[in-house]
Amino acid sequence: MADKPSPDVEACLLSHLNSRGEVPDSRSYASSLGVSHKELEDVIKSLSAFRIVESTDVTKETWVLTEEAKGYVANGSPEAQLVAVIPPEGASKDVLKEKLGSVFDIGMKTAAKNKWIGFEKGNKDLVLRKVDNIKDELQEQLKRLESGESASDKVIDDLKRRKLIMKEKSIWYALKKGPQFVAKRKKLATDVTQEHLRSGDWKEIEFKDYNFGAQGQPIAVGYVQPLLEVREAIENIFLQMGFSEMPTNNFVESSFWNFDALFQPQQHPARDSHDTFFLEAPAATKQLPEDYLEKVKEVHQSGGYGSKGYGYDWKREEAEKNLLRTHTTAVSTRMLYKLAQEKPFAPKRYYSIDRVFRNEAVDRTHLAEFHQIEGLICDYGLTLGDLIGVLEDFFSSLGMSKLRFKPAYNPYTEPSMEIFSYHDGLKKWVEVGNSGMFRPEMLLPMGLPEGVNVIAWGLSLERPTMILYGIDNIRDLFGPKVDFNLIKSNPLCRLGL
Ligand code: FB9
Repeated sequence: MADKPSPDVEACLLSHLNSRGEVPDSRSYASSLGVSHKELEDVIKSLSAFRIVESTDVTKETWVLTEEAKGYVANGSPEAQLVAVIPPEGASKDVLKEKLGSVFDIGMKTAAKNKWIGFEKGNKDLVLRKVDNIKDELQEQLKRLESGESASDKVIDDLKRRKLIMKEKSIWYALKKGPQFVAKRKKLATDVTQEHLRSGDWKEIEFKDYNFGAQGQPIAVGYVQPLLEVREAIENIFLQMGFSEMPTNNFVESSFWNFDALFQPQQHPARDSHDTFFLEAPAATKQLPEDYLEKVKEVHQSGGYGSKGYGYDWKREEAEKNLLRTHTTAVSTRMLYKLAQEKPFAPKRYYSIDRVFRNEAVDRTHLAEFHQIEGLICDYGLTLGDLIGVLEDFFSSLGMSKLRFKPAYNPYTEPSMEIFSYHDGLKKWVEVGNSGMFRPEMLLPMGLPEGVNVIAWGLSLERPTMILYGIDNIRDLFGPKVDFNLIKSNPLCRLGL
């Protein structure tokens, strides 16, 4: 018989409430409508949302039968099933086990306990019936429970112990008219359609309110890598401070620009393969500016410009070795040399933010490469005070206002300072960079005029990004194991904290 169309549950419920005022038990009401409680639940939820009906949750914990127990209701308790198959002359255990299968053991135990069965003297294998008819108490109890009747605690505990019943929380609703109750809910139109216009019923139909709070469709878009977001923010700080970017599109550099031009002696520990990635091919650079190279050689070997130099035998082939740049200061060297060739001298502010490579032990905050941020100002008469001043400006734009400076050493700057900032979130002083005034042994061989000084500083991009995004392992931020969800779920970086 064609299944009868499911009733318009909403209309039924509203007219029922309209006439009776309440539905005390949604379960029995659903079965009276011949619909599932779930179907009625959805209607209740929608009507409650518009406060057309008011529903109160009624929860009740009921004992429900396990699958095993349902088996006993259907086929009788194990002990009852056993007795039922024992012929008057008795039967062997194997035969009975054969017949009863999984319920044999429990059947035997309980039937024996109930003295429904017995054995012949000396023949423990022949099972005999001791009673003609039995009352299958267990089956009764389970049936009563199944029909929702209550049972004594003793029975409940016994059935629970035999894992035949389990507690089930069932929720249903008591319904009554809500403050916005209507006997028939007007279908709110969501669009003015041609049909409305043709039929003219647009005049009286009611339109659904716009839900301006509705979430838009999540749009699958690309995400900016946090490192690039912080890079952009820091780039904007430099640009606002009148700096222009240095071209850093060459990871491969010669030892000359990466070290020698910075007056870093050829036997400096950073110049061996423990710290630096040297190239096998091309192992050496072919183009170095000859006259400038002679001046660099001179200042390393015997000084000049008021410096006594290092006094060692400077080797051209050492300077020609190609490597992966260890700092973007190598680019600063090239730019300052180029600037020195431009006559008359013009002051300049430069910045760079790009990858540098160091053969360092990899740990939670260090990879063999990171992004160095560097800023430099080249002008007449610049002092350490000017450096401290520009560092205050720069780091205050990064949200780091309280700075402290600790004397440090770099082969290419004198004086040099490590920069520390008090981080309110971490409640401690954090080392936020390094800085200094490039040495005359570096600047004058380039041809920069006497009196022109260069103040510079550097920091990493990874450290601020990790702190700003609360990332404690650099692998979540950079490299093959980047945690995309972290990137997706991270709010936009708000520098200046
Ligand atoms: O970035 C660093 N720390 C840092 C920076 C910002 C920051 O922001 C937070 C939001 C609040 C937090 C921390 N450092 C420099 C300091 C340390 O992390 C240090 O242990 C690691 N340093 C790197 C080098 O490691 C071998 C960071 C990297 C660094 C160090 C020095 C320079 C550049 C990068 C430089 C320079 C320089 C000096 C003089 C002239 C020209 C360039």
